[in-house]
Parts: sequence; C-alpha cells; structure tokens
Amino acid sequence: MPSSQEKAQLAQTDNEIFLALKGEEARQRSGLELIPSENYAFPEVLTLLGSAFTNKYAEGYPGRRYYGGQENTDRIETLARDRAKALFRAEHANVQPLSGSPMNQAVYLGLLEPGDTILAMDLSHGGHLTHGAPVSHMGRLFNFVRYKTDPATGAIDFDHLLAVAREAKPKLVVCGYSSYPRDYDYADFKRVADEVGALTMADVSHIGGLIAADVMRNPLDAGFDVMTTTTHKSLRGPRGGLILCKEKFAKKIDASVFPGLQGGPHMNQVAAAAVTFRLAALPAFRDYAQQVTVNAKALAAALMERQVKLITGGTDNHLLVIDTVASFGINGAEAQEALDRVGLTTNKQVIPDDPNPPMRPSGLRLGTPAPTARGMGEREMTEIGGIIAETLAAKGDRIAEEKLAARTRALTSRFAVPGL
Ligand code: DSN
Repeated sequence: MPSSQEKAQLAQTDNEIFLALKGEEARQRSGLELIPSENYAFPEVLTLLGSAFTNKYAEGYPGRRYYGGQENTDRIETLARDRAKALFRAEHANVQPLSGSPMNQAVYLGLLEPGDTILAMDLSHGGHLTHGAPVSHMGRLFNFVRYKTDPATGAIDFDHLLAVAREAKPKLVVCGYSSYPRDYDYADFKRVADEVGALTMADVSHIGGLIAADVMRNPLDAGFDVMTTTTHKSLRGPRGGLILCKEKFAKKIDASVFPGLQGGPHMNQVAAAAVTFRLAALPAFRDYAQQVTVNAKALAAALMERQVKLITGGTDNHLLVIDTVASFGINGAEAQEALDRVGLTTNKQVIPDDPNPPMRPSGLRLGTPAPTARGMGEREMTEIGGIIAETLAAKGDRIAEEKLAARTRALTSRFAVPGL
C-alpha cells in the first residue's frame, strides 16, 4: 500500500508503470472480481509486502540460517508457523513455498520417488494443473492416475475410486480442486488410501480460508497426512503457499522445500502470511467466510431462476461453474469477454469431459470471495446474477451492454476495495 509520496516518486521514475498501477487500481475499484481464486488482500498484507522484509535473504529455517542478521526474520517465521498450526489444527507447518505450484511439487518430491503412482482428480472435473495434468512437469515425473466425478450426480463415486486405487496401487491419494463446486467427506478418501496403503494429501488452496474459519471440513481432522493451501485466495493473504503435515513428515517436507526446490524464502510474504493467520483466527473472519458461502448460494439461485445451467446444479462452497454452451449457446471465452465489457471479471472454464478446447471451453467459473470482501451480501448477489444472465443473453448487443455496465458501476461505487 504505497503512500501518495511514494506513488509520486514512482510516477517520476517510471511513468509507464505508474500509469499501469493507476489503471489497475481503477479497474479493481470500478469493476468486480468474480474469479473464485482471486480476492482483495487484507490491507496489512499490502503493507508488509512492500516492507523492509523484501530486502532480506533467509535461506534455512529459524535458528538454522545461512546468513546473519536474522533476529526479525526468525521471529516472523516462527510466529507464522505457530499461527498456521493453531489455525488449521496441524502438527507441522512450512510457510516458505513461493506459491501453489512449488508447494505441491515440494510434497511430491519430498515424500515420493520419481515414477511413483499418484491418484488425483482429472483437470476437467475440477482438479488442478499440479495434480498431474500431462502438460505439467509433475505429470511427466510421476505416474498420475486420474479419477472423475459421476456425470449424473457431479459427485465422486467412492466405490469406483476404490476399484481404481486397487488396480493402480498409488503411493499417494490427492484430493482438492479448483473448479469443483461441492464439498467432500475426507474420511471417504482416507478409507480408500488406507485400504491400498497410500499417503493422503488434500490441496485446499481454494477453500483454505473457509477451512480456517471452520465453515468447511478440515482434512487434517480426518487424519490426512498432508494439507496444502495457497494463502492469497479465500484466506486474503499474500501470494504464497503453506504446507501442513503430520510431525513424522516434517523433516522430509522442510528439506524438500529448502534446499530441495527453493532458495531464499520471500520474507515479506512470510511476514504477511503471519498477520493473515492472526486475522483469520478472529470472529470477523468466520463471519466473512460464512458469508462467502451464503453469497455463492444466492448467486447460484439468482442464475438458476433465469434457467442458467450450473455444473452439479449449485454449490456448497465459494464457486460455481456455468455451462455457457447449454445455457446461452456461446463458449466460455465469448462469455468471459462479454462480462469483461460490463465490468465483471470471470474466467472461462473447462467442464467435465469438455468436448471443446481449454481456450474455448464450454463453461465459465465464478466465485464470491472477492465481492464478499468488499462487503456485498445476498441482495448484491441477486443483482450480479441478473447482470451476468442478461449480459450473456444479449449476445454482444453493445447498447444492452452499456446499460449493464452502468449497473455494475452503480453497484461497485457503493463498496470500497479493501486496501485501495
Ligand atoms: N490459478 C488458480 C485458480 O484460478 O484456480 C489455481 O492455481
């Protein structure tokens, strides 16, 4: 959160970058972020990300660093680890992963050998690139076997999953998602993993904040070995990753993050994560997380009232996926572009077994963490659902889109962006 004096200096040094910053701030204020993995960071997070901690190298861990001058970095990393453990009821925490992908890579590389089999969710059914998509390096290093959701119910068929696990004999069972709008019973995954002698890992990056607030189930309560989460999504922290695990895996995970995969941790990010874990433990954050899920249901209801087809027919968490082809006869890229023109930021999304390619998929993904952070509630979700449905039905009619853009601006002008 640079001061106006700091901004004036930036404008003098590099006006092009200054103008881009002003443009992005204006875009965030006048538009609305509906991408489920995006959020407005806590103001304290913005302050710490631009703080003196960005100047410091701190390879190693508290009390065991390679460079001097670590009295403050040791303090913030210890606080971050202790707060993360308390928040998520975990035995061990590593707060150094630079972001979500290295976080998951550190777990695979720390607990497995190249070539080992990992059972994880198919990307088009809601999984993530780092869950073994063939285009990812992890997909080439490990033998990923994928499970899918049941096309009729949208849920996971655990009898089928068990049959696949018995055949594949994975060393690790991964669950977690980036576009699956429902919840799991983690005990079902644990049962499958136990039966075949596999370790368990939940990547809860999207719902980390909802789990911290106890609004959604915590996989560690079901006995999972490892849980990973990014800190910048529903948690409203800095861009970064967090690995939580049983104490017996602590040494392997720590060595895998550093020196295995990374060099110096970003201590400005670690400081910001520490304050995030403190804020996420407060009652106000629980209210926020609860409202995120209430808002998602309200947005889903507003869309379904207008005959919009949602994957799985609704949501249990913070996100929803529209089948834009079935609902409006347009692909997800066309839908995303139309919504950009009216000030709503969304992302095109593949749907289960999508016949269309990822750059022109059949769906669109929406989420409520960001509008909820601006203070919006169910009434605003009903209005947003109306703007979305009318925009996509307008099929590029620019006069209709002008009126819809004015409705977005009327809405966003009433709700400030935290930290801006
Ligand atoms: N990019 C994130 C998402 O949008 O889900 C995951 O890495």
